Amino acid sequence: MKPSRKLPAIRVANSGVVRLKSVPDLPDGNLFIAEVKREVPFPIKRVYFINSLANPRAVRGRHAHRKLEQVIFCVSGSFVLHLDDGRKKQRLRLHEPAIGIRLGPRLWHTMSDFSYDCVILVLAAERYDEKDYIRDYAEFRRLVRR
Ligand code: T46
Repeated sequence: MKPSRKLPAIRVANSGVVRLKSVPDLPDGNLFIAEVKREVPFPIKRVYFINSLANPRAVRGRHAHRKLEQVIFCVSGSFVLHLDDGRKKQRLRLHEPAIGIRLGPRLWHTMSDFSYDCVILVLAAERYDEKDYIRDYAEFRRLVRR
């Protein structure tokens, strides 16, 4: 199957679409490329991925970051990404490996409805820092409404 080029329209603040360069090479696979300053708008200091999401009730995220910039991809399967900038909310189903969504600062994000084969890949601009997390929704609302 040829990768789709349709981009979701993003309505929440501090987000956007990042499209990877893709080199379709079937029947020998597809290649996806993320280069800093080309596809990825920040220097990458951390990469992590999440797998084994077969639990149909699994929910991840449920937080925002104070300063961190990230881009999230669904490199296998699908999941639903819920975004909330404190004013607007948006729900996106990610299922195309080449299409990433920017998770900028002060954007509450939750991931759910994972397919059994879902693998999430995240590129982050900083190393892990728990102090950068806002895990309390009431605190997040106070911060964005200031
Ligand atoms: C995010 C979404 C998209 C680390 O020690 N180092 C790391 O780099 C990460 C990402 C996590 N952890 C520890 C911290 C927690 O004790 O792993 C545990 C689970 O982390 P968290 O609850 O933040 O995982 P998710 O899947 O809810 O969120 C992750 C990222 O943490 C987060 O930054 O934006 O994916």
